[in-house]
Order: sequence, then C-alpha cells, then structure tokens
Amino acid sequence: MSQDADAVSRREALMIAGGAALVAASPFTLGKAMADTTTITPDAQDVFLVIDVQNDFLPGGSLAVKNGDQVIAPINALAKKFPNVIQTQDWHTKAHVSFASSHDGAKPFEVTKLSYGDQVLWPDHCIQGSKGAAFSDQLDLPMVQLVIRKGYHQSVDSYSAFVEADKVTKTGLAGYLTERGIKRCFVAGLATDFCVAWTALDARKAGFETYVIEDASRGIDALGSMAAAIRNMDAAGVKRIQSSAILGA
Ligand code: VGL
Ligand code: ZN
Repeated sequence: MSQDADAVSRREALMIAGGAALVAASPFTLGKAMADTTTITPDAQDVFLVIDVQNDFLPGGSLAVKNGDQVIAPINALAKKFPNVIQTQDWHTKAHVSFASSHDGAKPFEVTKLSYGDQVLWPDHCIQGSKGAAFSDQLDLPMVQLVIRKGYHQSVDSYSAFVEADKVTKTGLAGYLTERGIKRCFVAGLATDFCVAWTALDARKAGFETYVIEDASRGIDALGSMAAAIRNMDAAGVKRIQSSAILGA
C-alpha cells in the first residue's frame, strides 16, 4: 500500500474506533506497525517530552483540546518509566502575533500570512504568568529535569520545542539533549497535530529516533490538521506507538 493510502486507511480506522475505543484497543488493531507490539524499556539515552499540558489546552481553557485531560493519567504513568523527563510550556506575550485578537477583523482558527509563512490564528492562550499558562495541577511530574518555554517572541509563534515557526530560531533543546547524550525522544501531550507533531518532526530533523505516544496525546484537528500531521510524521519516520508499548499491556 502507498504511504498515503496507508495513512488514509489508518485515519479511517481511527475515526471508526473513536477516541475512547482507541485507548482501550489492542495494539494489534494498528496493523503493520511493529513498534506498536514491541515492548520498550526506556534507558538513560531516552527522553520523554511532555508537551504543553497547560490549563488553557484542557477542558475549560481558552483553547481547550477535546478530551485533553485524558492525556494526564498515561503521562503520569509513562514519566515514572523514563530516566529523563522534560516538559514544554507554551508561553506567549500579551497580544502575541499568533492571537486572532492581535489582527484587525480576524477570527480564531483563520489562517493569515506572516513574514515567515502561514499562521493559524488562535484564541488568546498561555499568556506568561497566567493561570491558563500554568501546568495542570493533575500532573504528577516531580522528576522533570527541564521546562522549556516557547512562543515568547512577540512576532514569532513556536509549536515546536526545538525550532520556532520562522524555521530558523532555535530554542536550544537539541543542543541540550545532545550534550546529555540523548538518542531517542518520546513525545506526548497537547496537541497531537500542532505542538506534539511539530516537536516530533524537528526531533527527527535533529537526528533523534522519535516516537509519538498517541494515546497520551490529543489533537485540535482544525482545517484537516490531524490528517496532515499524521501524514507528515509517517513520511518523516516518526514512529507512532501506544503507551502500552512502554507500560506493558
Ligand atoms: C498549541 C496552538 C497554539 C499546542 C500551542 O500546544 O499544540 N497549539 N499554541
Ligand atoms: Zn500557542
């Protein structure tokens, strides 16, 4: 099957299974992906990147991701298995360029053109120091070694934990991980189709073997973004796995 056809059939399978059923589903329902059935034991060269589990992305938040709170239990369990855990925190200035409210007449979820390319415009979210920018108090992650903030440059967004949306400005994370001898990145959190996917794609570009843990992530799915993210991740060699590959069945 071609990669595209495969991505489409998987997407259909995901849609049929539905979010809740997918969590419970056996890894075998995902078909050929061997990584789904392999038990992974994280070691010192592995890092777990917990992406943007912040109040604004959770139910009741200004940019709530549907069922976003369902990532918290698997993330808490997964983090205990990793020798290295890092969190990211979306951390915008007031009137950030990614906010629809910063553009005359614009509405959330519209796309505009900025100097660095297309930018989806969002409701105001994750403003530095706000309650919405704080991590969920349901997270149990005392072992986190580094919190990397992103999106703090007024006129550049940053979905990725590695490189800002201008595709040039680096956050320093690749250098940090390389100095720490990290070889594999495991990525989960919010949102699958934006910050999780962009982080995973840049982790691959930086040379890390990269896994997205699907059932510990949830997507926004604006303008076909979920399908595009899955296509892009598959094409880049990002492996998609379930948390059971690490936690056991
Ligand atoms: C995110 C949209 C805007 C994310 C952040 O964490 O996926 N999405 N800012
Ligand atoms: Zn943001």
